[in-house]
Amino acid sequence: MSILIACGPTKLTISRANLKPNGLAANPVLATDSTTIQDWEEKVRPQLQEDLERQVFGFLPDASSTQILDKTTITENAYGGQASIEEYTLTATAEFNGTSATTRPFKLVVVIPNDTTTPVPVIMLQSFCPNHNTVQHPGVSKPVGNGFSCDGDGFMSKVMNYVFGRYIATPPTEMILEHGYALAAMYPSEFVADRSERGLADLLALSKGHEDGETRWGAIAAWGWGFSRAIDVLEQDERFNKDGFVTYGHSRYGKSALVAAAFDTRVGAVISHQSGTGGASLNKYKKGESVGEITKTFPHWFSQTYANYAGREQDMTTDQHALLALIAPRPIFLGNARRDVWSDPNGAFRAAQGANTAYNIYNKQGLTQAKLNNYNPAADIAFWIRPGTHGVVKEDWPAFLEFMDAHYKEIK
Ligand code: GTR
Repeated sequence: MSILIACGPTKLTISRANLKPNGLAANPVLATDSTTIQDWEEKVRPQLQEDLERQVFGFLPDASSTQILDKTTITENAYGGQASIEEYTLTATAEFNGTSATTRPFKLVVVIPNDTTTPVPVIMLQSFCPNHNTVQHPGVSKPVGNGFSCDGDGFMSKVMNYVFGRYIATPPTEMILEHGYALAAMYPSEFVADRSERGLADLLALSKGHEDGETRWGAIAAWGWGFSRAIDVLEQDERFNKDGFVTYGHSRYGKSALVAAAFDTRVGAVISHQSGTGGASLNKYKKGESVGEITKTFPHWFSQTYANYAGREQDMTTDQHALLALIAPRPIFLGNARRDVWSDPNGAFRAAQGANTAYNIYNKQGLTQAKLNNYNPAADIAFWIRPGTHGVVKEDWPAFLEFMDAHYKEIK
């Protein structure tokens, strides 16, 4: 494998993902074709969740709540009069072992079509760029403190767009609105910083009642929990389709988007793009980023137990296909790129194959493809692979929206 560039910790290589499943299949999840839906939901799902919490993500809170501190309408005339922009200021409370703690205030920015005669699905997006980069309107608040910035059209911003694609910082909101969907943006660093020391401090402060340091939640779990806190708010609003809370994220937020859906059945579908290690890709026999590499570079993302499995992943009694299985029967989009071997598309494909058992319990097929490149947007697990590398490029959003339309058009 030739490493051409190491851009941040993401490595771009000249090798390409094999288009046929290549490597060991995922171990079966704790279910068989004869498991009933009731057994699956009451016995198997809780066990799979606990295994993933214990071995990968750390434990999520025992109870949670969300407080709306403020809500403002920024404009009713955005995107050529098509949409309104609203901004919430929220805090969220996590309870572990009877002890609760509350986050700093954080924002949720909602872009909603003005014509909502029927409730609309909402694509909930997390990004490493602040909300005012995601939703480009001067009224959108900038993060307080020294948040990451994707501002301006300067050199660094051009490099970022060149390397990681035109939609890395800003999604095509007009296109999303034209398809009839709302967008809700969060900048998760506002409540758990994406920095090793500050992030760990935030996580510790929010999990005071959790005694076991090895299994304390990591940022991926906390960001996933953040999606649920947004649903707490949006589900009170009649303009949104109750089955249409769709979590979307790229890369690290592709991981949190999956966690949200696996732990909160209110999530209606997931668009997880290039989620890689600790996301959709299997830990065992993996290509690309290893458990050792990800936990060393990002010590705040996962539980310490996951880091301890580095080099002995075979000892894990769970794997990432369980994360996908927990989302059944809801639709999942898994985005990939041929040269993004760092995110291990082949491992994600084999994980999807392994999750099919769970879909079958609901009389659903799950993944319908035999190879990585036979994209079927209407499948329960739609696996998309394009040429190129790690990023959100021109072809990606049309593919995401094709998946959305295949699953939501008839009920909109
Ligand atoms: C990388 C990391 C990946 C992925 C990516 C991202 O550096 O190695 O696991 O999450 O960051 O979020 O862009």
